[in-house]
Amino acid sequence: MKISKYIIAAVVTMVGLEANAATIDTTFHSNGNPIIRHKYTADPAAMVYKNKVYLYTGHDEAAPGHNGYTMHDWTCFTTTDMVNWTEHLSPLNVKEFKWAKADAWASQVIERNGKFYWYVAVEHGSIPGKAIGVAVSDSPLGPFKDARGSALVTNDMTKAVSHSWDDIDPSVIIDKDGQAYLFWGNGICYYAKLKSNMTELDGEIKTIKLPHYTEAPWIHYRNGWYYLSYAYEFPEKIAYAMSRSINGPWEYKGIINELAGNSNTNHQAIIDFKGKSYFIYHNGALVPDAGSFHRSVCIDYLYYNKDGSIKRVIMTSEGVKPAK
Ligand code: FUB
Repeated sequence: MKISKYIIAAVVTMVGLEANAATIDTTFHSNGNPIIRHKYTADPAAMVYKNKVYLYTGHDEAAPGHNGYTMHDWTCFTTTDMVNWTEHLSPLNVKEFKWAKADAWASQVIERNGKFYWYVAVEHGSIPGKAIGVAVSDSPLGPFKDARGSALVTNDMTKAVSHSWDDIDPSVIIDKDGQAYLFWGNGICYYAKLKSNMTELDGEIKTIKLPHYTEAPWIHYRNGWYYLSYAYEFPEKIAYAMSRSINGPWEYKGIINELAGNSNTNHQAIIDFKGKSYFIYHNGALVPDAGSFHRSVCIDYLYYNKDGSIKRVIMTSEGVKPAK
């Protein structure tokens, strides 16, 4: 009798967890690029976790013809094969950060010890300029809660360039020794260590000099190499540098992706999944409002050379095939 009570309680808890995961059960097949056609999505950040890809994106909601970003929340899509996707309820809105006033800009999620940390760029409410916040959840699908109640990085903490939107586009990595690092920046690439709680910087903020650096750093590690890809010039191409150490020196290696169609930004994420490498970016190809403020996420293959360098991405309309 006691045991069955516990079983019932366990089932109820599991059902509750599923409900918390906030799946809206909207599944779709991406028919090539852009992969999402029912809303405008931008600034992709992808995470591979337990045999699934979690794709987090910004959400362009500008009125037709409006030349500026209107972005209030972030989206979350999952897949096990890169072509069949499930859309989940938005796990995070800029309103979650009480100290912020607007602009759900670029972001990235990472897992540590069973918790998920979501680093985001937003407009600060009282310290003029952009800022980086961090939200945390027990599930990659959320709900995510502000992890600090204050910004992790504010504009008054970074002085390498004088404009107020240099603290955007966070990218995060946990190195082999367990040390986490945050990279970010517009106009200059900043990086700093994170404490193991993932919610505080640990030590000084450093800068990295990269040719024609604009924004959108994405840091990843593969086969003994660290890769720092970033938006190059404006309108943006994507370029990259390689290093044997996360602290550099970084060797500039060239362009990976050319201008993305009809969008002056390009914003990449790079992952390996089921034996293939993927380059995830956005363009401005989706009608009716297609353009720099109505962007759409696309996925194409990424190929490495034997020496670890990256081949130029071929952007396609067909996109990728189902991953096996
Ligand atoms: O989406 C707003 C901004 O546009 C991002 O922070 C940049 O990377 C660019 O994509």
